[in-house]
Amino acid sequence: MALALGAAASAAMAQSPLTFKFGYGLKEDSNQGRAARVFAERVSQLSGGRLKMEPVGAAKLGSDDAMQKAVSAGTQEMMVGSTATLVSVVKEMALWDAPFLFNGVDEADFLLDGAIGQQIMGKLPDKGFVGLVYWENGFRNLTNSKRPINSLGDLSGLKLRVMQNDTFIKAFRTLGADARPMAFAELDAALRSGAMDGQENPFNTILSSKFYESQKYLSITNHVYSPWIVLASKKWWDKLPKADQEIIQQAATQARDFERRDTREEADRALKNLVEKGMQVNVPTFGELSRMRNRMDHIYARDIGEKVGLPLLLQVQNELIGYRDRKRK
Ligand code: TK8
Repeated sequence: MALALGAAASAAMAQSPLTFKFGYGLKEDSNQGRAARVFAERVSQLSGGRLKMEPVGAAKLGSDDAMQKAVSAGTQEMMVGSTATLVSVVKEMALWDAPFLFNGVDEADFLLDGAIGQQIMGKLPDKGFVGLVYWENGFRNLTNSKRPINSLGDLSGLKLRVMQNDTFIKAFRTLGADARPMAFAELDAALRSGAMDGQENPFNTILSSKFYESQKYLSITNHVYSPWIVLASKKWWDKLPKADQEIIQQAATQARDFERRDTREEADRALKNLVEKGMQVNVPTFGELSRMRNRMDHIYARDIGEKVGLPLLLQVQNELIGYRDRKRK
């Protein structure tokens, strides 16, 4: 009898899938949400249903910052969020905050997926995380409810929500904005109430988060390329059998490829949709963008250089120069 029960129990255990959560901040109807669902599907397929990932969107598990704490502590298994928010824990992530670093998404893929991206991910385990892949958030653009940002002066005094990240705070204060850090999860309410005049995010997010309902002006600055990073809790990960780690890593890579394709396809359409929704779009002149860029130059050396180390920053420049040379040939 006991034997039979034991066998039944272990058969049930073999069948009941290992369930874990994957948190993200945007709405379910967003590029993040679509990719999260693909990720979950792939985990299920590759494990024959043995592993069950539950995507939980709309910051229902908490803001990026709160999820990071939970993942590092081991009370939440997985998440995807901005590398920018992670800098307070893993300072080398500041590399991805460098304004105007990449000329295109191909350059971002090259660095993120190459040795440098891996090297930076290598700093995560000490802080309780395992980094699996980088997803594309995208090039960031400014929106606000007051005026088009055509020149530096237009940013003056604007209450601009920025991510909880030193470089972003400093960069936008340098440009004259009244930059204030705030969790993304609180942003929509702050824009609607007027507590904040503006924010900056890629077209996809401006659309999926419905920021067009509170923001009249969209100024295309492409001032920084933002990655998202897929993180697992090291405490949890280390207890998984190697085969399961491999399945999750493989599914993450497949979901990343889907996510980048989907995000890129959506970006142009999103801009058109935002115009249809009534946003007024402008592009600052090359001269004005150059002025912004020059103002931010010292951020490289003082802020990012200090966090990631100047040798790595030079290595990045070197790799990018090599990449651009090869592309021209
Ligand atoms: C979503 C955020 C968002 C980011 C931000 O949770 O905070 O502005 O761009 O994508 O991670």
